[in-house]
Amino acid sequence: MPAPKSSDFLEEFARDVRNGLRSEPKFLLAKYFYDETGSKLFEEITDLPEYYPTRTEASILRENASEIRDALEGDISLVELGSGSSTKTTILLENILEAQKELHYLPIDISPTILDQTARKLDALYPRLTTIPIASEYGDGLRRATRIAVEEPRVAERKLVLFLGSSIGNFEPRQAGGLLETVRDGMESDDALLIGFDLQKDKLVLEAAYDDAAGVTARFNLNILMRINRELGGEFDLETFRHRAVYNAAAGRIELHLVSQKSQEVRIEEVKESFRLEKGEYIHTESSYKYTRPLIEWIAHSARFEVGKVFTDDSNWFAVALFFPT
Ligand code: AVJ
Repeated sequence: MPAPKSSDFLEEFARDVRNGLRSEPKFLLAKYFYDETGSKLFEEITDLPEYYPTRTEASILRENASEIRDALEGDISLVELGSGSSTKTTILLENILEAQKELHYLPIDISPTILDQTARKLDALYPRLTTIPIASEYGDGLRRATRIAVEEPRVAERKLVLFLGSSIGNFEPRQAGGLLETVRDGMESDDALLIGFDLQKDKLVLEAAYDDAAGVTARFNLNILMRINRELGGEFDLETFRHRAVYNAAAGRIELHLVSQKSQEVRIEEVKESFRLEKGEYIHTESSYKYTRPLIEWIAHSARFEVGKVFTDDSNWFAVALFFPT
Protein backbone atom coordinates (compact mmCIF):
# COMPACT_ATOMS: atom_id res chain seq x y z
CA MET A 1 0.00 0.00 0.00
CA PRO A 2 1.35 3.46 -0.83
CA ALA A 3 2.29 5.61 2.15
CA PRO A 4 -0.42 8.09 3.14
CA LYS A 5 0.19 11.56 1.73
CA SER A 6 0.87 14.28 4.28
CA SER A 7 -1.47 17.24 4.15
CA ASP A 8 1.58 19.46 3.55
CA PHE A 9 2.36 17.52 0.40
CA LEU A 10 -1.24 17.68 -0.85
CA GLU A 11 -1.46 21.40 -0.17
CA GLU A 12 1.67 22.06 -2.16
CA PHE A 13 0.50 19.73 -4.95
CA ALA A 14 -2.83 21.60 -5.13
CA ARG A 15 -1.03 24.97 -5.14
CA ASP A 16 1.30 23.90 -7.94
CA VAL A 17 -1.59 22.53 -10.02
CA ARG A 18 -3.63 25.72 -9.53
CA ASN A 19 -0.70 27.91 -10.49
CA GLY A 20 0.15 25.80 -13.55
CA LEU A 21 -3.37 25.51 -14.91
CA ARG A 22 -4.00 29.25 -14.45
CA SER A 23 -0.92 29.98 -16.60
CA GLU A 24 -0.73 30.58 -20.32
CA PRO A 25 0.25 28.12 -21.75
CA LYS A 26 -0.94 25.73 -19.03
CA PHE A 27 1.70 23.58 -17.38
CA LEU A 28 2.22 20.91 -14.70
CA LEU A 29 5.51 20.18 -12.91
CA ALA A 30 7.34 17.05 -14.08
CA LYS A 31 8.22 15.99 -10.53
CA TYR A 32 4.56 15.00 -10.07
CA PHE A 33 4.92 12.20 -12.65
CA TYR A 34 6.57 10.00 -10.07
CA ASP A 35 3.89 8.40 -7.95
CA GLU A 36 4.05 4.61 -7.70
CA THR A 37 2.50 4.05 -11.15
CA GLY A 38 4.62 6.79 -12.72
CA SER A 39 7.84 5.41 -11.24
CA LYS A 40 7.02 1.96 -12.62
CA LEU A 41 6.18 3.40 -16.04
CA PHE A 42 9.47 5.29 -16.05
CA GLU A 43 11.37 2.06 -15.35
CA GLU A 44 9.50 0.58 -18.34
CA ILE A 45 10.51 3.55 -20.49
CA THR A 46 14.19 2.91 -19.78
CA ASP A 47 13.84 -0.50 -21.49
CA LEU A 48 12.12 0.76 -24.65
CA PRO A 49 13.98 0.35 -27.97
CA GLU A 50 13.43 4.05 -28.81
CA TYR A 51 14.59 5.34 -25.41
CA TYR A 52 18.37 5.40 -25.96
CA PRO A 53 19.55 7.49 -22.93
CA THR A 54 19.61 4.80 -20.23
CA ARG A 55 21.34 2.13 -22.25
CA THR A 56 23.76 4.59 -23.85
CA GLU A 57 24.77 6.02 -20.48
CA ALA A 58 25.19 2.50 -19.07
CA SER A 59 27.53 1.53 -21.90
CA ILE A 60 29.57 4.71 -21.41
CA LEU A 61 29.91 3.88 -17.71
CA ARG A 62 30.89 0.29 -18.46
CA GLU A 63 33.49 1.41 -20.98
CA ASN A 64 35.08 4.05 -18.73
CA ALA A 65 34.53 2.87 -15.16
CA SER A 66 38.23 2.47 -14.34
CA GLU A 67 39.20 5.84 -15.74
CA ILE A 68 36.38 7.47 -13.80
CA ARG A 69 37.48 5.81 -10.59
CA ASP A 70 41.11 6.78 -11.16
CA ALA A 71 40.14 10.43 -11.53
CA LEU A 72 40.24 10.52 -7.74
CA GLU A 73 43.23 9.52 -5.65
CA GLY A 74 43.03 6.91 -2.90
CA ASP A 75 39.91 5.41 -1.38
CA ILE A 76 36.62 7.09 -2.19
CA SER A 77 33.04 6.99 -1.03
CA LEU A 78 30.17 7.29 -3.47
CA VAL A 79 27.30 9.74 -3.10
CA GLU A 80 24.40 9.69 -5.56
CA LEU A 81 21.71 12.30 -6.18
CA GLY A 82 18.34 10.87 -7.20
CA SER A 83 19.58 7.30 -7.00
CA GLY A 84 16.21 5.64 -7.72
CA SER A 85 16.79 1.93 -8.37
CA SER A 86 20.62 2.41 -8.58
CA THR A 87 20.82 0.01 -11.55
CA LYS A 88 23.51 1.89 -13.47
CA THR A 89 25.39 2.64 -10.27
CA THR A 90 26.28 -1.04 -9.76
CA ILE A 91 28.64 -0.73 -12.77
CA LEU A 92 30.72 1.79 -10.81
CA LEU A 93 30.25 0.06 -7.45
CA GLU A 94 31.73 -3.16 -8.77
CA ASN A 95 34.65 -1.38 -10.33
CA ILE A 96 35.47 0.60 -7.19
CA LEU A 97 35.26 -2.55 -5.06
CA GLU A 98 38.06 -4.05 -7.17
CA ALA A 99 40.33 -1.19 -6.11
CA GLN A 100 39.58 -0.77 -2.41
CA LYS A 101 38.75 -3.01 0.56
CA GLU A 102 35.45 -1.46 1.48
CA LEU A 103 33.11 1.10 0.02
CA HIS A 104 30.48 3.35 1.52
CA TYR A 105 27.62 4.30 -0.79
CA LEU A 106 25.34 7.18 0.20
CA PRO A 107 22.32 7.34 -2.10
CA ILE A 108 20.11 10.42 -1.74
CA ASP A 109 16.51 10.18 -2.92
CA ILE A 110 13.20 11.76 -1.98
CA SER A 111 11.46 8.36 -2.02
CA PRO A 112 12.29 6.50 1.24
CA THR A 113 10.65 3.26 0.05
CA ILE A 114 12.83 2.85 -3.05
CA LEU A 115 15.90 3.84 -1.00
CA ASP A 116 15.46 1.23 1.68
CA GLN A 117 14.68 -1.51 -0.83
CA THR A 118 17.79 -0.63 -2.82
CA ALA A 119 20.01 -0.40 0.26
CA ARG A 120 19.00 -3.84 1.49
CA LYS A 121 19.40 -5.38 -1.96
CA LEU A 122 22.88 -3.92 -2.52
CA ASP A 123 24.23 -4.75 0.94
CA ALA A 124 23.12 -8.37 0.48
CA LEU A 125 24.74 -8.51 -2.96
CA TYR A 126 28.10 -6.91 -2.05
CA PRO A 127 29.58 -7.95 1.31
CA ARG A 128 32.24 -5.20 1.32
CA LEU A 129 29.72 -2.47 0.56
CA THR A 130 27.91 -0.42 3.21
CA THR A 131 24.93 1.56 1.99
CA ILE A 132 23.85 4.59 4.01
CA PRO A 133 20.52 5.74 2.55
CA ILE A 134 19.62 9.42 2.91
CA ALA A 135 15.94 10.19 2.32
CA SER A 136 16.07 13.86 1.47
CA GLU A 137 16.10 16.57 -1.17
CA TYR A 138 19.39 17.19 -3.01
CA GLY A 139 20.92 20.10 -1.07
CA ASP A 140 20.12 18.91 2.41
CA GLY A 141 21.04 15.31 1.57
CA LEU A 142 24.42 16.35 0.26
CA ARG A 143 25.21 18.32 3.40
CA ARG A 144 24.31 15.26 5.47
CA ALA A 145 26.48 13.05 3.26
CA THR A 146 29.40 15.45 3.71
CA ARG A 147 29.00 15.42 7.46
CA ILE A 148 28.97 11.60 7.53
CA ALA A 149 32.09 11.43 5.32
CA VAL A 150 33.95 13.75 7.69
CA GLU A 151 32.70 12.36 11.01
CA GLU A 152 32.50 8.60 10.44
CA PRO A 153 36.07 7.28 10.61
CA ARG A 154 35.36 4.28 8.33
CA VAL A 155 33.86 6.35 5.53
CA ALA A 156 36.44 7.58 2.99
CA GLU A 157 36.40 11.36 3.05
CA ARG A 158 37.00 11.79 -0.68
CA LYS A 159 33.66 11.72 -2.47
CA LEU A 160 32.62 10.93 -6.00
CA VAL A 161 29.17 12.50 -6.40
CA LEU A 162 26.92 11.00 -9.09
CA PHE A 163 24.08 12.78 -10.88
CA LEU A 164 23.16 10.37 -13.64
CA GLY A 165 20.39 9.70 -16.14
CA SER A 166 20.28 13.26 -17.52
CA SER A 167 18.03 14.10 -14.58
CA ILE A 168 19.53 17.57 -14.89
CA GLY A 169 17.62 17.89 -18.19
CA ASN A 170 14.36 18.60 -16.40
CA PHE A 171 15.74 21.95 -15.21
CA GLU A 172 16.13 25.05 -17.34
CA PRO A 173 19.88 25.58 -17.82
CA ARG A 174 19.87 28.59 -15.45
CA GLN A 175 18.06 26.63 -12.72
CA ALA A 176 20.36 23.67 -13.35
CA GLY A 177 23.33 25.95 -12.71
CA GLY A 178 21.78 26.95 -9.40
CA LEU A 179 21.21 23.34 -8.44
CA LEU A 180 24.83 22.46 -9.23
CA GLU A 181 25.96 25.37 -7.06
CA THR A 182 24.12 23.76 -4.16
CA VAL A 183 25.87 20.50 -5.00
CA ARG A 184 29.20 22.35 -5.13
CA ASP A 185 28.60 23.84 -1.69
CA GLY A 186 28.38 20.32 -0.24
CA MET A 187 31.67 19.23 -1.83
CA GLU A 188 35.33 19.55 -0.77
CA SER A 189 38.04 20.66 -3.20
CA ASP A 190 39.34 17.13 -3.86
CA ASP A 191 35.90 15.60 -4.54
CA ALA A 192 34.49 15.12 -8.04
CA LEU A 193 31.06 15.19 -9.65
CA LEU A 194 30.04 12.78 -12.43
CA ILE A 195 27.08 13.97 -14.38
CA GLY A 196 25.03 12.55 -17.29
CA PHE A 197 23.88 14.87 -20.11
CA ASP A 198 21.65 13.93 -23.03
CA LEU A 199 22.99 15.64 -26.18
CA GLN A 200 21.27 17.55 -28.99
CA LYS A 201 20.66 15.36 -32.01
CA ASP A 202 18.32 14.60 -34.90
CA LYS A 203 14.76 15.71 -34.20
CA LEU A 204 13.30 12.37 -35.35
CA VAL A 205 15.49 10.35 -32.98
CA LEU A 206 14.58 12.63 -30.09
CA GLU A 207 10.86 12.65 -30.77
CA ALA A 208 10.72 8.86 -31.15
CA ALA A 209 12.41 8.47 -27.75
CA TYR A 210 9.55 10.42 -26.17
CA ASP A 211 6.73 8.99 -28.30
CA ASP A 212 7.40 5.26 -28.45
CA ALA A 213 5.42 2.84 -30.62
CA ALA A 214 4.22 0.80 -27.63
CA GLY A 215 2.65 3.90 -26.08
CA VAL A 216 4.40 3.64 -22.71
CA THR A 217 5.47 7.30 -22.68
CA ALA A 218 1.89 8.29 -23.55
CA ARG A 219 0.66 6.38 -20.48
CA PHE A 220 3.44 7.92 -18.38
CA ASN A 221 2.37 11.41 -19.50
CA LEU A 222 -1.38 10.80 -19.00
CA ASN A 223 -0.73 9.31 -15.56
CA ILE A 224 -0.18 12.82 -14.19
CA LEU A 225 -3.88 13.57 -14.85
CA MET A 226 -4.84 10.27 -13.24
CA ARG A 227 -2.83 11.27 -10.18
CA ILE A 228 -4.60 14.63 -9.98
CA ASN A 229 -7.92 12.79 -10.22
CA ARG A 230 -6.96 10.38 -7.44
CA GLU A 231 -5.14 12.66 -5.01
CA LEU A 232 -6.83 16.00 -5.62
CA GLY A 233 -10.35 14.98 -6.66
CA GLY A 234 -9.85 15.99 -10.29
CA GLU A 235 -12.34 15.15 -13.01
CA PHE A 236 -10.06 14.78 -16.01
CA ASP A 237 -11.45 12.44 -18.69
CA LEU A 238 -8.24 10.82 -19.94
CA GLU A 239 -9.93 9.81 -23.20
CA THR A 240 -10.13 13.47 -24.19
CA PHE A 241 -6.36 14.12 -24.01
CA ARG A 242 -3.66 13.07 -26.44
CA HIS A 243 0.07 12.68 -25.69
CA ARG A 244 2.46 14.74 -27.85
CA ALA A 245 6.26 15.03 -27.87
CA VAL A 246 7.90 17.88 -29.79
CA TYR A 247 11.52 18.89 -30.09
CA ASN A 248 11.82 22.64 -29.66
CA ALA A 249 15.17 23.08 -31.42
CA ALA A 250 15.46 26.80 -30.64
CA ALA A 251 15.23 26.09 -26.91
CA GLY A 252 17.13 22.78 -27.18
CA ARG A 253 14.48 20.81 -25.39
CA ILE A 254 11.93 18.05 -25.82
CA GLU A 255 8.50 19.15 -24.61
CA LEU A 256 5.78 16.77 -23.51
CA HIS A 257 2.24 18.02 -23.99
CA LEU A 258 -1.24 16.75 -23.25
CA VAL A 259 -3.53 18.10 -25.95
CA SER A 260 -7.24 18.55 -25.25
CA GLN A 261 -9.27 16.92 -28.04
CA LYS A 262 -12.33 19.05 -27.34
CA SER A 263 -13.25 22.26 -25.61
CA GLN A 264 -14.12 21.43 -22.03
CA GLU A 265 -14.13 22.51 -18.42
CA VAL A 266 -12.43 20.36 -15.78
CA ARG A 267 -13.21 20.63 -12.08
CA ILE A 268 -10.54 19.82 -9.47
CA GLU A 269 -12.13 19.56 -6.05
CA GLU A 270 -9.07 20.14 -3.81
CA VAL A 271 -7.95 23.05 -5.97
CA LYS A 272 -11.44 24.53 -5.56
CA GLU A 273 -11.51 25.60 -9.17
CA SER A 274 -12.56 24.59 -12.70
CA PHE A 275 -10.24 25.06 -15.67
CA ARG A 276 -11.28 25.77 -19.27
CA LEU A 277 -9.48 24.10 -22.14
CA GLU A 278 -10.14 24.94 -25.79
CA LYS A 279 -10.07 22.23 -28.42
CA GLY A 280 -6.38 21.80 -29.39
CA GLU A 281 -5.12 23.63 -26.29
CA TYR A 282 -2.31 21.80 -24.49
CA ILE A 283 -0.89 21.37 -21.01
CA HIS A 284 2.93 21.43 -20.98
CA THR A 285 3.95 18.57 -18.66
CA GLU A 286 7.71 18.23 -19.11
CA SER A 287 10.80 19.83 -20.59
CA SER A 288 13.85 17.68 -21.17
CA TYR A 289 16.85 19.84 -22.11
CA LYS A 290 19.42 18.51 -24.53
CA TYR A 291 22.99 19.69 -24.15
CA THR A 292 25.93 20.76 -26.30
CA ARG A 293 29.58 20.88 -25.29
CA PRO A 294 29.54 24.71 -24.85
CA LEU A 295 26.41 24.48 -22.70
CA ILE A 296 28.08 21.84 -20.51
CA GLU A 297 31.07 24.17 -20.08
CA TRP A 298 28.83 27.13 -19.30
CA ILE A 299 26.86 25.29 -16.67
CA ALA A 300 30.03 23.97 -15.00
CA HIS A 301 31.63 27.40 -14.77
CA SER A 302 28.45 29.04 -13.54
CA ALA A 303 28.55 26.62 -10.58
CA ARG A 304 32.32 26.93 -9.85
CA PHE A 305 33.41 23.68 -11.48
CA GLU A 306 35.89 22.98 -14.24
CA VAL A 307 35.13 20.29 -16.79
CA GLY A 308 37.46 17.30 -16.76
CA LYS A 309 37.08 14.33 -19.10
CA VAL A 310 33.84 14.09 -21.04
CA PHE A 311 33.01 10.51 -22.06
CA THR A 312 30.64 9.88 -24.96
CA ASP A 313 29.36 7.05 -27.16
CA ASP A 314 30.30 6.57 -30.84
CA SER A 315 27.19 8.41 -32.10
CA ASN A 316 27.68 11.29 -29.67
CA TRP A 317 24.18 10.86 -28.32
CA PHE A 318 25.00 11.07 -24.62
CA ALA A 319 27.79 12.48 -22.47
CA VAL A 320 29.06 11.60 -19.01
CA ALA A 321 31.23 14.43 -17.70
CA LEU A 322 33.61 14.74 -14.75
CA PHE A 323 33.37 18.10 -12.98
CA PHE A 324 36.03 19.25 -10.51
CA PRO A 325 35.53 22.05 -7.96
CA THR A 326 37.53 25.21 -8.70
C1 AVJ B 1 14.11 11.23 -15.97
C2 AVJ B 1 14.05 13.45 -16.78
C3 AVJ B 1 15.79 11.97 -17.49
O1 AVJ B 1 13.82 13.50 -19.66
O2 AVJ B 1 14.38 11.60 -20.53
C4 AVJ B 1 11.45 10.03 -20.08
C5 AVJ B 1 12.06 11.61 -18.10
N1 AVJ B 1 10.09 11.61 -19.65
N2 AVJ B 1 10.43 9.95 -20.94
C6 AVJ B 1 13.93 12.28 -19.60
C7 AVJ B 1 11.24 11.09 -19.26
C8 AVJ B 1 9.60 10.91 -20.68
C9 AVJ B 1 13.55 11.55 -18.30
N3 AVJ B 1 14.34 12.06 -17.14
